[in-house]
Amino acid sequence: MQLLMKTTACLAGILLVLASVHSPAQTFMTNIQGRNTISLNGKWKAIIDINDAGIGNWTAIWKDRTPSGKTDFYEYSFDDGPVLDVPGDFNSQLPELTWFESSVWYKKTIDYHKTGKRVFIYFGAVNYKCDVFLNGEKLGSHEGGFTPFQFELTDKIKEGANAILVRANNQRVKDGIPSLGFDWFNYGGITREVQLVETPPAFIEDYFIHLKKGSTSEIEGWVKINGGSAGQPVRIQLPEAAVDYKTTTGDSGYAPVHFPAKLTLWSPTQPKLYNVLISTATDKTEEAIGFRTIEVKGTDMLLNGKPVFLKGVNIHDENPQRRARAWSPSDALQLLTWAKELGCNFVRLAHYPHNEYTVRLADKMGIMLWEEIPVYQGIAFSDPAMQDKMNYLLKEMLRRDKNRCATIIWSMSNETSPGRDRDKALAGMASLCHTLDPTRLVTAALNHVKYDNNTVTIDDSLGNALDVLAVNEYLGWYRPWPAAPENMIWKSAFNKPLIMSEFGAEALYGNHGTADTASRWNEEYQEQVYKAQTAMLKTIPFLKGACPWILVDFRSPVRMQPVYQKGWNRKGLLSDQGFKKKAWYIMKQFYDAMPW
Ligand code: GCB
Repeated sequence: MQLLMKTTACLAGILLVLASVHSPAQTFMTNIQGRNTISLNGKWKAIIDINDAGIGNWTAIWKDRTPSGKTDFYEYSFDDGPVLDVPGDFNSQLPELTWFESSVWYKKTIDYHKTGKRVFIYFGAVNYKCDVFLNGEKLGSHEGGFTPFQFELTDKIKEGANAILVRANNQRVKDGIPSLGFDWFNYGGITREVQLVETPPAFIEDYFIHLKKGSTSEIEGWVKINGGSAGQPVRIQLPEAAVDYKTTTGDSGYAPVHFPAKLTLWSPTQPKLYNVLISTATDKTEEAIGFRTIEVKGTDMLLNGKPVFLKGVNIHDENPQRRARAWSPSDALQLLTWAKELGCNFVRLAHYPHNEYTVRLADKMGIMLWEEIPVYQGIAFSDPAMQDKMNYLLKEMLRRDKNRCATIIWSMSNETSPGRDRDKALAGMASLCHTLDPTRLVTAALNHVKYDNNTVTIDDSLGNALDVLAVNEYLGWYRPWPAAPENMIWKSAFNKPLIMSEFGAEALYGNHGTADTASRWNEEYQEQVYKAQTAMLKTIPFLKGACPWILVDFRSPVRMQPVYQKGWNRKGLLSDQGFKKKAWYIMKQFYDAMPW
């Protein structure tokens, strides 16, 4: 009883935070894959709206009008126009859209038969801003290119034919997250799946089921019911662990969860998942959930109470052979299989939330994850509207993936410049993260460290707000070695573990030369940088993880060196066709030699 009271008090704190961020237009149903859905994936009609004029009254694409006579015509029409695949970025589908950064309109007509259920439209992600219309009426908007959102259609959808229109705009904007400049391809469009989700009037909207912080035998969390009154019974079953637990919703629709369980803990060597069934009188959902602890003690990182070294690699959410945004189970499998082959037990999903298949597959494959929101360089921290936007994106990421045990680290940002506004904003986000999710570690990739001859000191004041320090350094590529790698000394102002979150060098696969600085761009030079980096990494006592930049070459319009790059960042250990460069073997050897 005392336990339950404590859980209820803690839940009240979380609810306060959640209440301050939920946009009224949206619901936040999680585990879409475990629900009753009608797929809207497939062919959608499209209009290429170069000047982004379709929202105005003259072109008014959103009105979806039909011409009524010979002198009544519309120049912007879905009829006889291009057709695009959803999910999928638009840039990779039509040659005229390759470098496109503006609006594309999508249209899908569906035949719907009402059954008395509530109905929602769910988008896995649309990059970057989008507006959604049903039969000429606006349902809502969303900003942020990598997180899911949904709108309720119950009172708006008609019996029979319904037209869904989406304006997807990927124009880079100063006050966007990310802002104007970033080193990856700005794939636009409906990049992830679209589903209609049907639910009963009162349904299981969201839940967080996890091991209690500091315990390996108590599960706690909450279940949120949307619709219906307080006092609704909620049942949670883990058949394999012989758990059959009952709780009840309070006024807010949240039911506190707290029960003992004898579990096999999840780890990379034994990625055990339990089938978790959640049910109410009217609804049920189920999914596979794993249980593990992750914590920091001094400079140690502990997984299930035991020291762990994060043998990581960075990846972008891209299929390089298709030159397209990744979105499917097979895209996820390719990337994570490569990471495993490199000897990794950890992957940094840079620099934005990747597609959900990747996160779920990591649970199954036993790969720990770092997930990040695109607070990337150049963010205007002094803009007061920015804080809300950053918090909002952080919550969207946490909401989708909080039940994934693979995710052990939330990252708030990448390479931000120290300053009062930045510190306030990011420290605020770190504490928000801890409130919403007390079970994971918080980090941010830093690049402002002090170099003094052979000594590198980590003293960025943001370090105070982080559980784990992370540093991006490019010794041997953007910065010359000030001393022999094995003689470098790393110092830290914080008694915390460090992940070297980026290091590397560019090489075009198959381009050979010498390892000296003058020649660069070749495999021998990149290999030499990896030899030097691994020699240095071995000497850092508080280093508890490494993430070379990057697993595979990726497209980037800011990488236009005309001979070697041609629109690709060539720091991959693999070429864009998946061929291993020489540096791959150095990194693999480093990981394979580790005792874990
Ligand atoms: C970085 C960034 C990453 C870039 C990388 C590079 O520091 O975090 O997004 O792609 O360097 O290749 O320069």
